[in-house]
Amino acid sequence: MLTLHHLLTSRSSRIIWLLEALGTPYNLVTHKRGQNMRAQADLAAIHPLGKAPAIVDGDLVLVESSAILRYIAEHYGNGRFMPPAGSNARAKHDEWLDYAESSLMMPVILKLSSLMGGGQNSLADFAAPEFEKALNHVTSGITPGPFLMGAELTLADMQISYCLSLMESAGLLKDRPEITAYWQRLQAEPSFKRTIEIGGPMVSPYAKMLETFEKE
Ligand SMILES: N[C@@H](CCC(=O)N[C@@H](CS)C(=O)NCC(=O)O)C(=O)O
Repeated sequence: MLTLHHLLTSRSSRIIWLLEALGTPYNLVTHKRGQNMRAQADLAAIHPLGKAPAIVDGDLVLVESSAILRYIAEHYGNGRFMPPAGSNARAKHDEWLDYAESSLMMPVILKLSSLMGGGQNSLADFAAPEFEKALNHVTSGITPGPFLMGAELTLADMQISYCLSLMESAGLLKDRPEITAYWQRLQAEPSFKRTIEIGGPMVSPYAKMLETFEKE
């Protein structure tokens, strides 16, 4: 039976909602937040990112709420609560799923952080350890590689490429030889080379970005 790791007062309520709406049986493991509202070691024992939601279903350990919602709806819900695969409606639905955790969440978090001010809640304090954790996660994702999903280039590599490009441009991959080598492999792909020929460089040089921000 599927196990849901739920952190109190968190995004993982989304998953309880879907499981309840489908009537799918599941084990619920509830985790408490610690100091500064952060998750504790019990969640990191489930997945190295130490975040909720996480599900365990047989051999599969899955994080990221939108991936979990899709997985449960497909495997346990016979596609309920999603427009049919391949339809335009499904594409727009997936756009909302991704938007909620990316382009919408980013300004929401930045706004909240600005309301909270500095100190323990400052974005910089939060970002430093999270950034290292994220790079460790990417490193484990590309091991053994050569791509994120193993032998084949997938959408996941295309999606992560922009993050890699930004980090490299800012010199943030200097101490990360595995990620640097992976990024070089992606850039060596003939289809990536065509991308740059057609679309131009993925990011501006970091020094130029700084210059632009300083002028504003
Ligand atoms: N993009 C992830 C975000 C996961 C996430 O940040 N979860 C929060 C709960 S709302 C968490 O576990 N925070 C505890 C922590 O970072 O220490 C998702 O959609 O699942």
